[in-house]
Amino acid sequence: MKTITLIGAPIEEGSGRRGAGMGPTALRIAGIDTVLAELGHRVEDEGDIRPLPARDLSAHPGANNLQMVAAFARAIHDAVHDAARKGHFPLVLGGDHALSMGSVSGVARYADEIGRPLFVLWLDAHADFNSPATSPSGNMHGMPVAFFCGEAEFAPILPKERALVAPKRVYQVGIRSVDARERDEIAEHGVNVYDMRAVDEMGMANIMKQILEDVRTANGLLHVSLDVDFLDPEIAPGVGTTVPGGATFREAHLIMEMLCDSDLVSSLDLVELNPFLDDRGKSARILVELTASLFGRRILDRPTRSA
Ligand code: HAR
Ligand code: MN
Ligand code: MN
Ligand code: MN
Repeated sequence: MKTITLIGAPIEEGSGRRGAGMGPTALRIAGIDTVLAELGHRVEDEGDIRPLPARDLSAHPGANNLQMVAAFARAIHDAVHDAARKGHFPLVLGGDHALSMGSVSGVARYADEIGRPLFVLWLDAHADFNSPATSPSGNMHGMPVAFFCGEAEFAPILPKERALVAPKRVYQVGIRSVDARERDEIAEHGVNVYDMRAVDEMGMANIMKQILEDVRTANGLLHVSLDVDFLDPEIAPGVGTTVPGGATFREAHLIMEMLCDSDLVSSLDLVELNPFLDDRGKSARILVELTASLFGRRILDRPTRSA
């Protein structure tokens, strides 16, 4: 039994279009809280964060809506850090992926405080390793990984002494859309990338075994960041940046089931859900289903074969 703190982060200013701000509401309507409660967890919903723009920052040509993105990042950082310190499991309901600048930094700070290394599992079609200097779009939802890995060219979104994540402890799975400059950056920084070809060739179970083994060996905490576009658009159309050839329903479920068994996950983001683009709540419901598997819903007890 866990105590799960739900943190609504209705940010859409990090993406190039409107709609992700309705994500937290759609996840609540799809029953995120009742599903978790039915699995025996205590759920505390903190409601939605509604920050004021960060007026101490000036507009930046390479970082669209910097003041609003920074405001959310700061508020989410504090909310996630507070929840983790109380021994709760922070579950961030997005909102676009720029929110992970705040959530990952918040858990990284907590991990530093308790002296354990933070690992990040990044489930996404995109590498999200742009910076204001490299981004083709200026949209900050394409930048969070570079941000929490400490890439230099960012305005002071969080205080200088913020905790960073070592790129070698970041594991990206499902990647299939990478910009030219990003490709060089992730290689230079040593991020672990299992792109869709790796998923095809190795199988999801083997990939997850490798990742979980690394986390367990290091006695790490594991933050999971699930972008809707990780999933194939056929099963999850409710996202602004669909890319064909994504993870199947079973591949995604297997990840969640293996994460659940590992008991290594300490925080989760559900991001990029755009209910305005969704097909009758389909994508919201699949995110809730996946979350249920992460928190203990299972098909059968293992092993299923009698002795
Ligand atoms: N790489 C592109 C850019 O930086 C698109 C990024 C889109 N990001 C997300 N999150 N949807 O993964 O503009
Ligand atoms: Mn993303
Ligand atoms: Mn994405
Ligand atoms: Mn770099």
